[in-house]
Amino acid sequence: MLINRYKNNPILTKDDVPYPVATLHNAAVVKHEEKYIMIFRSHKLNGRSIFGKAESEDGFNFKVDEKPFMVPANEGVFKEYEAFGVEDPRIVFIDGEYLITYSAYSRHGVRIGLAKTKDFKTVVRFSLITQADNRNVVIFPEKFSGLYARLDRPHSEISPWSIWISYSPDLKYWGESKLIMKPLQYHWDEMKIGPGAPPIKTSRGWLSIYHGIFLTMDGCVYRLGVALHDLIDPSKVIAVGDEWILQPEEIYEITGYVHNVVFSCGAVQEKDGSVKIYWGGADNVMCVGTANLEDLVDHCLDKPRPAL
Ligand code: BMA
Repeated sequence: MLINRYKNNPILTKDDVPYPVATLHNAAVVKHEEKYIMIFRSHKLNGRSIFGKAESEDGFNFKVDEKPFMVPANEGVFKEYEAFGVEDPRIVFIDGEYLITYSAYSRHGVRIGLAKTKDFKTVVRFSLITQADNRNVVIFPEKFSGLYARLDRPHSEISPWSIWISYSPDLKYWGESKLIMKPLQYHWDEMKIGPGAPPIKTSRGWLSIYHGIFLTMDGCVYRLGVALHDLIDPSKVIAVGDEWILQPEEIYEITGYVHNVVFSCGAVQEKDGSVKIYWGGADNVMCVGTANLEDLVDHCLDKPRPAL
């Protein structure tokens, strides 16, 4: 088994939140000043999402803050585009600050907002960095030839729900976009794929944990897979592991708010070569598991499926 589920999963649920919410799921996690900081998504009781924050010493036992971390904006251009809520945050540390990318929902569709923080006490919205219909933006924690790089998942009917790469000199203006990975027909990720956790640097390439979806007679099944990108040119996908690394198996992944979902927005690389992978179970609770990073890289290389 590639991922060892933590024995006390789920690690957080709505019952751990001191304000009224219906779920606690799809969280980003980073290590900041020796603490694990989790920014999670919760449905409010009106069905629209906000972000809460939790902290941990060990990456397994988290305590939730008294108040939400970020709620839909009430002014400026963000107000218009976040009116239906903010969802699925991803966080990277680069150039001395944390960049938080998130899905901004409104009557105009879903697009991506970018906010910044240095200390997780204050957060400043920076820019809306995609049009609709785009989701799941993860920024690489390093620049390439002076440019920021991101993976994202625009959608079109001709080429549905695939992974693209784009570059930016300033985090605001993005271009040089290229499709780099597609769903594979009659495979566990045949319906949709999208970036999950921000890419992790290894000696053999950038490891990207992505989600893939298969449509069954009983609805969609969300699973996690891994792909390896070239260290110098991340638009080159070296290999994509043929088999998933995680699927809904525990009761809180099989049933919840949306059944049969494991969905990752964050992973923390540890000094001992392991990685803590965090995922939402059934759009309802948060879970964690540990894996060996080199095993995940081998999984991509040993038995790859075509990227395109
Ligand atoms: C996706 C997103 C995720 C969610 C998943 C399963 O489209 O909405 O936030 O976890 O569906 O419902």
